[in-house]
Amino acid sequence: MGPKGSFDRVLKLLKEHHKWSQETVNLIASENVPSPAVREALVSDFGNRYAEGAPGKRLYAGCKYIDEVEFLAIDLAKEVFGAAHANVQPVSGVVANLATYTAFTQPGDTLMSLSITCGGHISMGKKKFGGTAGSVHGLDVEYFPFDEEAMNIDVERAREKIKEVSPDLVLFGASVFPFPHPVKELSDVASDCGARIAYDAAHVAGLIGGGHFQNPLEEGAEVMNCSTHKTLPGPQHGMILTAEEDLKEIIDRSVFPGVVSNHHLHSVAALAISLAENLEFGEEYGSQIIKNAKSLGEALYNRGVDVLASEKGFTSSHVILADVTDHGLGGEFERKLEDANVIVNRNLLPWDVREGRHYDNPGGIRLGVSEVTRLGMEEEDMERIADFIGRVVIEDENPEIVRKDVEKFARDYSKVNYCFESETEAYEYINIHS
Ligand code: DSN
Repeated sequence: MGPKGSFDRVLKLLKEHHKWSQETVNLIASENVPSPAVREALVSDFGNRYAEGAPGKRLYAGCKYIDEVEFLAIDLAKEVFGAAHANVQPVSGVVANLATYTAFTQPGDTLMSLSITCGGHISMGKKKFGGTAGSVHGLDVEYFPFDEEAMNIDVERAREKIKEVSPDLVLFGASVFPFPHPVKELSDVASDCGARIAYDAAHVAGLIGGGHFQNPLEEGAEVMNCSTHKTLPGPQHGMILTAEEDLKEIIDRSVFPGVVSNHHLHSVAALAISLAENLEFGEEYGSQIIKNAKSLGEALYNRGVDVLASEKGFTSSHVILADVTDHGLGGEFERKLEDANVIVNRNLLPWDVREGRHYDNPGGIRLGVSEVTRLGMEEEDMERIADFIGRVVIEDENPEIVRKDVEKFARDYSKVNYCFESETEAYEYINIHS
């Protein structure tokens, strides 16, 4: 292809991706579409600069505007989450978790977290699975006992296990996170056993900011870590919030020089913008996300898809998990649905490994509604989406035929909502080069 051929090809693929995005229904629970203002910050010159160290005490010159933006981001984060201190420098949620491991534990210590099969994230995982906690920080990982009916940590058994293994750090939070975790119920026993308490809010940060999900800092967690691009529709970045001011020094030092050098300053600016948007629009956005997630759960369930936790209203967040084993397997449906322009994740069910299934083709699919809600969709639109999914999963209709209807439906939702107004469309390709 040659250098120019490759150069042109990359730009063409970017444009094609943008066009395709406008014709898809994206239900990836960990994604979202940022506002045009967030995208503007991400292409700014901040992305080309260095600002190691704390704002006002940098190791680099040239940071006067960067410092002011980082102070603003910190103040906004404290206000949104009611935190005593915010560190906005982790470049991702994994890095935020790693900084917390660095602050609170030594290699060889014990972490208690949720297993991946029960919704835990790879950054909380054991060494034998390549998880960050085990393989990067050398922690022994013990899992929370899990109630598979309730799709949540089993409080009584967790209390016993905490007493038995005496973990050094307890980390709540998950990547399949339909219901609030029992932070209040388990914090005392964990502290009594000498454990530090943290909470990974990557998936639910925007809901917490909007006042629609438990605020772990008010329930006993000492720190709340998160990525910043899921229900909080900001840049791909990370952040750590603390309940008390006296954790500032150890958290800041664990982030820099612990786990970041430069901290992606364009992302800090974009994060400040998305936090301001959360203050203004987060309450309304979070409320609609939860209504949509419950509606999608119910609409699919009524069409014969086994959405888990039906007795509990399917979810109290942005995400639902469906067992598709009556009709096929998750990997197979992930591919078919993508052919129909409906983008979902295949996902392990808590009992999949026991039943001999593997992550490559597990029994579940995970569906999140943050992005479709951001595009302005409401409860009746969830019925339409459930129809598309039902046609592929239950009726085994040819995905190519379903795709035509999905494309037409998706094109009607082209603006980003719950942000300060802009004429720029959600998936508009912004041409700088030519
Ligand atoms: N693995 C991502 C998710 O989809 O939940 C989070 O990093």
